[in-house]
Parts: sequence; C-alpha cells; structure tokens
Amino acid sequence: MSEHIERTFVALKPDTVKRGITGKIIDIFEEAGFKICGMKMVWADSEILEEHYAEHVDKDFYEGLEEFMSSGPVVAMVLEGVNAVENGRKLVGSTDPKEASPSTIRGRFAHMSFDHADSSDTLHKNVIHASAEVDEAEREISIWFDEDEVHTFEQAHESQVR
Ligand code: 3AN
Repeated sequence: MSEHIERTFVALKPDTVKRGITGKIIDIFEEAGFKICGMKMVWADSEILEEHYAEHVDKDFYEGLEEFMSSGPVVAMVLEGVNAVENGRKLVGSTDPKEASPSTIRGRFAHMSFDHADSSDTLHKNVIHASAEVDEAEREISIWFDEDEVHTFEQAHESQVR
C-alpha cells in the first residue's frame, strides 16, 4: 500500500444524528472517494470521551464538551484514502462553524461560534470530528474500534479515485 494511503477517524456528533443529516455528510466523503472501513453508532460515556479528548480534559470548556458529546449517540467511522487525515480535515473545515468556509461540512451544516457558546447556555455544537494528525488518527481509531471492526476490501471505483 502506498505511504500516502491513510486511515482517519471521523465522528458524526450527536447534533448531526438528532438532526437526521448523517446520510448527507456520509455522502460527501463517499463522493470524494473515501472508503468507509468501519462504521458504528456509539453512545459515548465519560471514560471514552476522557480518553479521546485527553488534551482538553483540564480545560474550562471540557464539561460542556463532554455534556454535548454524551447527549446522544454518535456515528463513528474509519475512512481510508489518499492522505485521508489532511483531506478529511479539509472537507470538515474550521473547528468553529462561524469561521468555517461555507463549502465545508461545518460551514454548510452549522453556524455556531465559540463566543456564542461561551456567553450563553448553548453547547458548542459543530457537527463532526475528524482526526487532525496521522498519529492522532491511529490513537483515536484504537479508542473507538476493535481491530476486527475495521475492514480491508476493494471498492468498485477504487482504480478511478486513487
Ligand atoms: P477539532 O475537533 O477541530 O480538532 P479541537 O480539538 O481544538 O478541535 O477541539 C475539540 C472540541 O472542543 C471541538 N469540537 C470544539 O467543539 C470544542 N471546543 C474547543 N474549544 C472550545 C471553546 N473555546 N469553547 C467551547 N468548545 C470548544
């Protein structure tokens, strides 16, 4: 396998599941040619969230982040493709939907802002998570998926997109 083929971890957050827009977002990744190697619905508890967000656990916003991320199930996915981590983040857009380009998933499906979340009772709902670095992707995949839940197979159109 080429060194450029990577796997990334993506989670469609509880706001996305509750709004019923998971299919629209999965479509965007499939249209771009990403391969879904793993996918499941998980209602995350504090144990998995503290592991996933280890770098944020001590921050002021963590309590709200955990409350939001455990407010309903997420759709957890492992996506494979050429530089899947970098390309995945490009499709997802900036962390703060207000700053995200309207052509990205966060810009298209949300308009929340950190300032608004921080100055009101609203949680910072930003639709989707995607790993930021290759080593982070490996760590996150191992947190959310068992090895036998991630599959290796060939897509019909693979020779045209890779
Ligand atoms: P990303 O998910 O784009 O990698 P991170 O890792 O900086 O972004 O942040 C993780 C999550 O924490 C984000 N999804 C965001 O909703 C939340 N978050 C980050 N900073 C703040 C903040 N200042 N106020 C509220 N929530 C925040």
